Amino acid sequence: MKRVLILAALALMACSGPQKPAGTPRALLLERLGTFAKDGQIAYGHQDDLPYGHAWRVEDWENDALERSDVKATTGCFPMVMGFDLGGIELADSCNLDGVPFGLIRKAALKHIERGGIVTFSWHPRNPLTGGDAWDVSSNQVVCSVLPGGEKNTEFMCWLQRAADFLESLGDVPVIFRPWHENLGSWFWWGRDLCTAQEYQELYRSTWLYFTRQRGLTNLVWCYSPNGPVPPEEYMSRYPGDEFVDLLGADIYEYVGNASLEEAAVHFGEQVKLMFTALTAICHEHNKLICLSETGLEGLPDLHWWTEALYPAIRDFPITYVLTWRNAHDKPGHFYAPWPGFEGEADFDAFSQLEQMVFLKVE
Ligand code: BMA
Repeated sequence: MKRVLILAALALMACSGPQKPAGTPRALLLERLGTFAKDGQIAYGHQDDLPYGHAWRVEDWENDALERSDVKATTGCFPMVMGFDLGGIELADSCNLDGVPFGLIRKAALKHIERGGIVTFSWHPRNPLTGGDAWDVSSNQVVCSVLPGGEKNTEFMCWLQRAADFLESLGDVPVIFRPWHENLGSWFWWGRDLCTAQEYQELYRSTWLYFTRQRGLTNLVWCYSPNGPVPPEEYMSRYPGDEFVDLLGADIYEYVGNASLEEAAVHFGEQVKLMFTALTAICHEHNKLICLSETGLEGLPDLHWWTEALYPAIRDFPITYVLTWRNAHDKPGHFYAPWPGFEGEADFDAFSQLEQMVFLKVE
């Protein structure tokens, strides 16, 4: 309790959150996120929690109540935040890049919000210049080609239109939108070595301008989320500007490689603390909120990862939410949250019961 109170006081001093027009759905979501920070609480999130989990998927989505969730099956609660990905919407595909029908994504997002949860969208669009996927980094001309005057600009505006159509189809509910993420690495076509800082900023700002000004989408909370950890100057080096961002995120995963599990956990803790010490200062200066927008340890070989690696890494920062990545239904080792029968279940359950962590209880 004491820790929560101290954190609440620190958070109040540190981050009061972005300026927002009162009363709009967007303002309400920002206020809700700001309350987590002020109260020293951290919401837990999971990518693609309702459409599928470890070794199962929703088949007949139109008639499915969407009650199944690996997180709920192991803790009794849904994650408070759910992430979904729009990759594929740009070409009007019926399913996203992981095979989830967009109809199911819409239904799951709305169901989760109706239950009291929070939704965030990422986007792994294909490469508009080469026709490859988001990870096709064979050309450093892609960002430049989609900007005004570029050969792919018209086509790209149509991609933005399709993504905006989807978000608009959700109606008047607020969601977090997190485009052009992990841009300080060079594994996506909008990454650091693939465009100049100015081109990246133009890409982000033109997305914001189209969605907000041209389409009038006022239900979006905008999240800027580079990969971390990076020093504060580097974090800000491609920052689009205060007007275009509400939430400052960072994607930081734990990797074991040749290290021991203990060493990997220590290293992960150091990386998270480094990044969030910087982000706590930056969010104060820029009046923003912060989140650990993606994290996880693939396959959870560390059976105490939640309480001994993740929680100690995040607990001292005014982080609004932390989201672990997806539990693939078709790749047995590609999961980031426990599922029933997985031997590390108990530690996740203990994590879900920590006073500071917020999960979604549904009667
Ligand atoms: C990655 C992996 C991929 C997936 C992509 C987008 O981290 O999970 O399998 O296609 O995210 O969801």
